[in-house]
Amino acid sequence: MSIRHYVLLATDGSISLPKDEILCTTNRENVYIFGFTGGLLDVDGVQIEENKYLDYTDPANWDTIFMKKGTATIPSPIIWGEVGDHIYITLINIGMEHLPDLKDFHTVHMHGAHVATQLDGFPESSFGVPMWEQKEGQPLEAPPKATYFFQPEDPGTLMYHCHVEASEHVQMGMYGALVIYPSMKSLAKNGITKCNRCGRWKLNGQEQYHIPKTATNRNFAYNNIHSYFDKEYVMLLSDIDSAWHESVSIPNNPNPFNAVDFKPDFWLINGRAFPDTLLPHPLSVGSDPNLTQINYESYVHVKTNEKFLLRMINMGYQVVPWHIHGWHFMVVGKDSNLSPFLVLAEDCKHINHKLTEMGFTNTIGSGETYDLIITADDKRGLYRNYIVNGQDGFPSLCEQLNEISKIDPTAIFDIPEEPVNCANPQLINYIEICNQPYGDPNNKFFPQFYPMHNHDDYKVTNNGKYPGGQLTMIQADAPDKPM
Ligand SMILES: [Cu+2]
Repeated sequence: MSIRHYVLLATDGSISLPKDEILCTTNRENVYIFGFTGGLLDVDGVQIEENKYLDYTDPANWDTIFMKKGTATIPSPIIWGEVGDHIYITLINIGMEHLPDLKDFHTVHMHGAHVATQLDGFPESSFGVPMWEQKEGQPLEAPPKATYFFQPEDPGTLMYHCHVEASEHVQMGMYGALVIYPSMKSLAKNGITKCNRCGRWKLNGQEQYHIPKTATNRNFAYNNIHSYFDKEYVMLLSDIDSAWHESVSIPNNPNPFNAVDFKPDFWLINGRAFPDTLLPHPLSVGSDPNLTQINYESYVHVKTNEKFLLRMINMGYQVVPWHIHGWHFMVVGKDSNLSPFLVLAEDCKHINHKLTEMGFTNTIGSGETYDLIITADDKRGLYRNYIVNGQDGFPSLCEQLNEISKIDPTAIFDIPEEPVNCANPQLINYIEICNQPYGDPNNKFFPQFYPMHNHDDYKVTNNGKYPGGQLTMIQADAPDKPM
């Protein structure tokens, strides 16, 4: 059990959204937003080096904290802990840089957390946190603040958001992911243990050879052996009506936006629209393992045969049919609750059925979360021969592509292999689907690339231009072991 103390600063800021499909495009739109900045201050009393400035008990930090006005982005920092942890979130309302007269309260509502009313962040039944103001010509005084507390009983994927005038403050961007891992204790209660001496994972005493010795309790989504994963990704989905944001940005607007006129024109994954979704996420910083455990990267990069977890969160106002190419996903949980099928799968091994809820499209309503696990199964067995050598009298697909490229070379698309940095576009590795830069002819098949996207395909646009919006890629490299 750990005591984890987060400090969130409520303020405004902006995000820059691409208006076309070109990677590293300079054709962009700035959208005014509200949000939380800040992050993890300390774990069990030990402060995180990068975030020491958040220690509001030290008056020497007040100026630095106050200066964070105007620096919010979408989404807000990830808050995470383990079952049984004591999670404290101190909220300081540092006010709006662009709208100094907007003295709205803010709160932290931990959506899906079973906290008491007093801690629920619904202001109408609890409280709001007023703005920290500096009196004319006076030094700063201690900020008004409140600390929320959450003791998670179950693992899973949740979210948090401000609940003050929620229609506006949520649309403006005051939200982030909240992730709870099982603890070693909660796993053990469900028969999952790790042998101290040999390092092997066991279920009810039976060794689980498919789970590597390097795995920790944070490689399980739930207290269930089937929820093991090698890598994990948060997919926090939201939508933006830029006209609404524009309207809020006008001080004392005589014609305030009517929420029922909501008509989004940008659709985001972790605060970004395609092709930005392929780039490294600007919020992924920090050398401390407490800061790097989980992040907002949206380009999924795995090895064939690995299992990856997608923590789907819908914070937008529209239902999202999330479609994943390449493989079926397994629903391991919904709204921080283990799928009942996985319980059955353990109890009823004799039943000749997968006993899992599988799919290739996951419909996610606003305020819902789903935990999806995908095994990046190897497709060489069925497909490599045809693609590389040809079969059943058909020439190889690569040969066919060669012919096509003689007629029109632009018909063979370049794929950006996990890009490195937008400021250095020359570092982006483009590859051709039949001309991979790997010497081993057996590996001619890799990497594999699969998109995943909102299947309301008009939401795969920016400003009406395809492709954009809620679209990203999964890259599966060659497996460790040869076939
Ligand atoms: Cu708010």
